[in-house]
Amino acid sequence: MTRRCSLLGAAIETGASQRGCLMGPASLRTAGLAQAIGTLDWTVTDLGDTRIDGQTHVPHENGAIHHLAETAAWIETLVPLAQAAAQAHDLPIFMGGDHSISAGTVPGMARFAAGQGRPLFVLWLDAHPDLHNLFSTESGNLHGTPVAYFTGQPGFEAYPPLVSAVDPAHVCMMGIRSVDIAERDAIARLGIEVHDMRAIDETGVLPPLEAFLARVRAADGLLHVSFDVDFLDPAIAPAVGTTVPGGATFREAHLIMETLCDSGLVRSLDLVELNPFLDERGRTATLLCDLTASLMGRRVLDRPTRRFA
Ligand code: 4U7
Ligand code: MN
Ligand code: MN
Ligand code: MN
Repeated sequence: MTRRCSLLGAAIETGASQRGCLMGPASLRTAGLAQAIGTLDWTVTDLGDTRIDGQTHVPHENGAIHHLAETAAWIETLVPLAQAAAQAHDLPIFMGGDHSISAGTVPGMARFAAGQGRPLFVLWLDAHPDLHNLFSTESGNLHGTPVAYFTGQPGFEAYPPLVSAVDPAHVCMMGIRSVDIAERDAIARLGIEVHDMRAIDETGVLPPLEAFLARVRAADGLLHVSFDVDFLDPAIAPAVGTTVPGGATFREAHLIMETLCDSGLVRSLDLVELNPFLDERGRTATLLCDLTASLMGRRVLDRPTRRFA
């Protein structure tokens, strides 16, 4: 049965330290994201890029923070759009923009899930846990804050009130390899499931992923996948401002996407932090399109769908 997917661009770059994520949605379109999905069993609706209006300055006692007003406005804008996209389509894809978009897309999806009486689970594929609040961030770059916000942590009085929180027990992180001290404390305090790169080296990606998917299924949950380009090794994905060596390989990333596809649990996807200004002949954008195609059913050979316990 043909399913409906939509693309929504959120060209935010004010959450990142380097400029360029503004061009992320355009680069994904140029690389052929809609066409790649359209060759699979999906219809694709491109909803275009959303925008915010001019913002006034919002002061904060943490003087390191950059672009608080813009970020708050993006959250306000994206929450209802994400929720509406989920109502209208089987799998909305939110094209960033930096990772601060997830402070809007995830609460929007959580509200949608709550309306269905189901919990939202989040698979966070990233080099970083993005668990700062507005007081703990030292860089002041707000793309480092979405997970703390959408799990309902304190310290976000300057963001819009959270419409629907994600239970920290429903978050699974993979690929993590750069953690600040405040984030390390938050992971321990909240008991978030984190598979750092050492754990992936030890077990491979499948055991932790399949265990998490089994939890989502047992809870009748909806799954949101948030894909930060820096999850990937910089050797295969140079187009990101926050490269960290030792990331996921080409095959690890594809295996995750293929396994997610087989699970049938994925309800929404963020593609974030793509900075086309740093790309090499479009290779990172092309890789993101191919990974998304794997998530949506592209297969080298027909094969029986993996069975889950
Ligand atoms: B991304 C950082 F200090 N933790 O707060 C910070 F290492 O969305 C990085 O995952 C944040 O790319 C990275 O600035 C945010 C830093
Ligand atoms: Mn991130
Ligand atoms: Mn990151
Ligand atoms: Mn980044």
